[in-house]
Amino acid sequence: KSITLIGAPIEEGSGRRGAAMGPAALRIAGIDTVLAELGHTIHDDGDIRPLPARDLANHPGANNLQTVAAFARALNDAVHDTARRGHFPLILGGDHALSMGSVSGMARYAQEVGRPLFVLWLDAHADFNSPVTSPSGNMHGMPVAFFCGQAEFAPVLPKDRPLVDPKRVYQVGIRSVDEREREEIAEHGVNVYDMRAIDEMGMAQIMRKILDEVRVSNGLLHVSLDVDFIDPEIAPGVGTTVPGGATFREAHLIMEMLCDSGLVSSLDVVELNPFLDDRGKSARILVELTASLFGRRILDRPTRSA
Ligand code: DIR
Ligand code: MN
Ligand code: MN
Ligand code: MN
Repeated sequence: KSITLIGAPIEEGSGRRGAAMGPAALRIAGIDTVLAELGHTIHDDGDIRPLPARDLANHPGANNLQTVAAFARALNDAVHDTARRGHFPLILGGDHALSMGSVSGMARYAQEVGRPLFVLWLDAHADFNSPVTSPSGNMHGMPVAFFCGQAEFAPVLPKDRPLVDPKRVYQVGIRSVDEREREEIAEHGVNVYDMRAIDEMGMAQIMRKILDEVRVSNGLLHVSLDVDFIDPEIAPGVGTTVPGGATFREAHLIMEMLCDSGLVSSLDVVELNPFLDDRGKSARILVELTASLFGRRILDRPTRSA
């Protein structure tokens, strides 16, 4: 595969500092070399430069709206162009607000090639708040509502942008949902596999169901991996840890099944906060998970421990 790395050093969506160091930490943890060793061709486009969004009005319910929109616009174009060149866009975050740009860019591409876009959202949170419902005003809690076209975003958005059908969004690992968010995801028909569903059904069965849906529709699958999806015991480098997350093996199994499916079109690795990490532990786990998604198997894993 030709893989293009796109750094998106945004932290203004998260309500604290540090996530802007995420792209650097993922590079230092060796994301490019690990993928090159698996036989892929890696292009590193460096970090995107936000385009000014001074045309947008700030909103009291959406902190740093202009900065978030600036990153989202730049990333939308970068991801769309990368996909059109036939490369796989691998977005290095940055907080989760960046997915407003990456998913919208892939939605644009999917529309052009006439295929439906599916989104696999691996996260402790549903990220379905809007400037009206958000208890914090932090835009990293809003990207799913944004790219599904939630009405509250209408005044700040272009009218004819392609949206993602919420029924094609699959959330896995969820364990922290705000009250209004709960109503919204139910109303819009987002598919939620919370931690209890993982406990009861097992990860393999959940993934088979999701991948079958994508396959029968000849869809593209965008994967968005929030560090807090993983249990904080093994991945502490994130601002919003929630106990009871996915284990090391559950996370790897997802990546291995995604790899075998051949359906993944694009990937975000988000919310890594190296300032809160424990000696690069979380950055390394994210690199290992990415390697599994791009073809590393247990039997060819190096014998050193991660
Ligand atoms: C909370 C926390 N639901 C909010 N959200 C996220 O502020 O909207 N934390 N995404 O990572
Ligand atoms: Mn998130
Ligand atoms: Mn989260
Ligand atoms: Mn709604």
